[in-house]
Amino acid sequence: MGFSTRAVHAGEEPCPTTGAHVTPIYQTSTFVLAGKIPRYFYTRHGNPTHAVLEEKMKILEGGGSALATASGMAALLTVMLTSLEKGDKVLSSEAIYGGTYNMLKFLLPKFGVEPIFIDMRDPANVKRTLDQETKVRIVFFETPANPTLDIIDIEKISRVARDAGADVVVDNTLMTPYYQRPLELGADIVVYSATKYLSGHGDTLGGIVVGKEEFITEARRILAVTGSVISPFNAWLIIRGLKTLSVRMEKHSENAMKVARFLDSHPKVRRVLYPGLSTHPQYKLARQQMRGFGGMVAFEIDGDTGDVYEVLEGLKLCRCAVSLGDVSTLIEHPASMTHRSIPEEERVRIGITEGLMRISVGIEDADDVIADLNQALSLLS
Ligand code: LCS
Repeated sequence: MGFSTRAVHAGEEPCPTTGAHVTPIYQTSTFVLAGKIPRYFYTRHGNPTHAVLEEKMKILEGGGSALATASGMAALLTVMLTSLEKGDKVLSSEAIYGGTYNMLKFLLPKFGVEPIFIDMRDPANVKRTLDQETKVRIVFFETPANPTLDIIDIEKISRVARDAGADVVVDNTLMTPYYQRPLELGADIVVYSATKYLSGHGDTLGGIVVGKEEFITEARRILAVTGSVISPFNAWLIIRGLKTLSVRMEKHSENAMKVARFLDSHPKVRRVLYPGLSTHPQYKLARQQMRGFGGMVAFEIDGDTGDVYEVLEGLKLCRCAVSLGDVSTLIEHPASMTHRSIPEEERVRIGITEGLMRISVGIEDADDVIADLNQALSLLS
């Protein structure tokens, strides 16, 4: 069956007791035991609402097994704790979400794990580093990257990493399984912030890990120990969001393309980063490994932080907020918000300059979003 059909139906059956058509929220911490330990006994170890979300994600991703977590950060940390031991190294793309950077740079070293950050746009860089280093257990990247929208070659890097005995972990938050399926391109593990497009309405936190069954079984054990499980209600919101994922992604992408074209022609805009523009440095690769270009656009205005804030304060419809993948258009300034923890020198090298703005284009009418951006940009002298 097609993706949209699976998104609506996969993992869901009418309730055998009541006939309820929609999956119930099993809002319970514990389960009554009748002599033996049944499948569910305590929500930190599993819950029927979680199981439906996990089954749906597994089927949409085409992977072995899925695990739901409290947030995207919880998903990433669970993967790291499952895979790594003291003395191991993580080879990471340098263009990643600020929170993930913090985890790799500051948290993992406390437990004897060393991060190495490199530019992964050229797979030869990854090969060179893997040839030089020992004990690299994980090769991690986001593609497209938040917020630079760099595209990284999943297939080539997976091949290089496999030869070196490292697992490839891809954060697929910006694309979702509707537009990109890393496991089919050779990656070992896929991670999501379900807070974003998977749930889609900006009303919950959540995370997902998809990988081989043995890995997920071990990750589930780790999750039960760390306790960073999702609540049944939040899992239910993500199940509901997934049913409309394909229609939302199509609209996000259609709108983002229009917004990117508008920004590209604006005199106050220096450059626009959108994988769907033929001017994107990796347009060809984007077309190869993605089925659509998504809803995220980054652009650099001809100005500094003060000018960026003038634009942000002038917006009436688009909201200045971090997060992304919401039905509403959200816009932010990575250098002072989502990526402020990355030291300035590194930030600028990656391309997160003072004038860079990131827009998560919503599913409103594109003309209204464009009109709002136009009036706010016109405030710049
Ligand atoms: N991965 C990516 C690519 C993200 O963008 C985020 C959050 C996370 C993981 C972490 O997910 P969370 O724990 O928040 O569910 N990104 C954010 C952003 O760009 N603005 O605010 C949060």
